[in-house]
Amino acid sequence: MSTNWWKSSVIYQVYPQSFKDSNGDGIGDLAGLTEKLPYIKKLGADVIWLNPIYESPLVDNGYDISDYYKINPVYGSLDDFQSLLTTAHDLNIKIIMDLVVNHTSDRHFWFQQSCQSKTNQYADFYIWKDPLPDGSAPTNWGSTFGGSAWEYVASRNQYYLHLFAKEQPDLNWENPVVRHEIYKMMRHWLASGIDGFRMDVISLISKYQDFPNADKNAVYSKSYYVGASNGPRVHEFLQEMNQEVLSQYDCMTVGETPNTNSAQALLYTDPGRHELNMVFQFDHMHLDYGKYGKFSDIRFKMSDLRDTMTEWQQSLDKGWNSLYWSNHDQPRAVTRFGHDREYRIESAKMLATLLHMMKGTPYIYQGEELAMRNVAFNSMAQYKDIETLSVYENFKRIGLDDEYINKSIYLKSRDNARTPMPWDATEKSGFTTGEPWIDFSPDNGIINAEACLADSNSVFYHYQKLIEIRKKYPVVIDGEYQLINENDSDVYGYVRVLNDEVMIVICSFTENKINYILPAWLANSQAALLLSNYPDSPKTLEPKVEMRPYEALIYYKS
Ligand code: TEU
Ligand code: CA
Repeated sequence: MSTNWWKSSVIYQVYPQSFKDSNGDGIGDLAGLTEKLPYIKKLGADVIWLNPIYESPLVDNGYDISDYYKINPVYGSLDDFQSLLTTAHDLNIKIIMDLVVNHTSDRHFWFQQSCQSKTNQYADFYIWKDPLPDGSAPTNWGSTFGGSAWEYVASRNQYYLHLFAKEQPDLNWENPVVRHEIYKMMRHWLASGIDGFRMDVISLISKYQDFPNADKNAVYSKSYYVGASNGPRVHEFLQEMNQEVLSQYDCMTVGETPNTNSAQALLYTDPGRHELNMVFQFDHMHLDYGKYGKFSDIRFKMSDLRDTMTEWQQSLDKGWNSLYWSNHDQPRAVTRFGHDREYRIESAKMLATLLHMMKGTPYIYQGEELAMRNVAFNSMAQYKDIETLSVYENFKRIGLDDEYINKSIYLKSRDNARTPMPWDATEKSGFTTGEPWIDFSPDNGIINAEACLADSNSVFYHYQKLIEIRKKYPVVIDGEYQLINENDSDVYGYVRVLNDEVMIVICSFTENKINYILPAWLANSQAALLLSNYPDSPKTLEPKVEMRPYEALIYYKS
């Protein structure tokens, strides 16, 4: 039943609370998104990935769901959702929803019941363990947002597991009743017309049932990986889900898979195994991790990035890649991987070029098409995200100096990606008429959609052209990936090859002007320029290219 439309699609990620507010309460909503669909259409994206909009106390901005069947009223009603879906489909835009089934909110009915007794019908919906003889937690695992991954509940005299906040108890996937409740809920949304799911932390759903303690040297907040990532039954569960749900619909799936290498990713995405279409891997997100994990002040190295990307391009074989620079959990791409001042425009276009000509399905995070950069907040009080607040507390507690704390938070906070979408240069950025739930970026006066749409050289139109190229040339979808000049210090070059079609992509990661010498087999190929981020790049590929700061070139011949 299913076709491979997701291979040639480009996906635009919408963080609903920060996209467009239609009723002045300062929170983006479904009606606001519906109003802005023509903008996404103009960009050329085929699919929207909508972050969670279900009923939720919003401890982790919707990744804590209290009712899978209800829409959080701050985003609108079920009718608003249906009208979003209909309007999107009329524009030929598909919508995939976030599926958060590793955990629920602690306010979910199942959990409330589960807390009450060891014998009722919800008793085994979550992962409960007895205290150790001294009363302490069953394992030494830390949780993502600080503190132990176990929380004690007196009414059961037991601990429950939560890999994320304590308000996000982990579901017990060993229990078949839980799995069938989840499948039922998935069928409900697919039957209502949605086009697929992005599956939150799906690599964590199967726990090693011996619950092994973590190595003492593991970064505490990720120390649960040893017992929870790519666990013994994860593939069995996904195959069951595929058979019971996914295979019945023409839908796409992308699994978010922390702590998953390319060999494991192949298991998730090999079509012959009937699990998922693609996964979000994290290797390129880890290149600038430091002693304390994500919140470091380290800059990535281009050669590491090239190695990682190349490995993923080459090793998925029958599987399929998803391609992304950023999302609602990551800082802004142009700050992290490009140059966010003098060469903000050039380097944002360069990063887009590098990613979108690769093999896989590209994801654009809202505002990336405007080259939004990290947010220079003046004070800690402006940060809202549970991860940032817990890192701040933890760093203070272990005595790190303020300069390091402020810098690493500026560089890595998830709130960098969560400030309201700047639609125009007015005081409220065209986002709301009220007070926004999180402060605007101080950049909005200069960096906004209206300005980008009015400038034919803007990053927005560069993305639009990349999407057009993907649609026009089959080599971008199906071509082999081959790295060229693999030791170049500053330039990442690769080719895509499909039968007689050759696409050559050359991207500079430096603000210096440098020479780039093509390998002999390409030097006289006479390939023609398809796209560049400078107005006057050579129309035909030259054996020696003078690369300007962050220049990005696409040449093609057939
Ligand atoms: O993120 C999962 C995940 O891997 C996080 O630990 C991620 O590494 C972290 O946010 C990066 O700093 C997913 C969602 O995308 C995230 O927004 C949720 O908070 C989390 O799951 C819990 O549902
Ligand atoms: Ca609103």
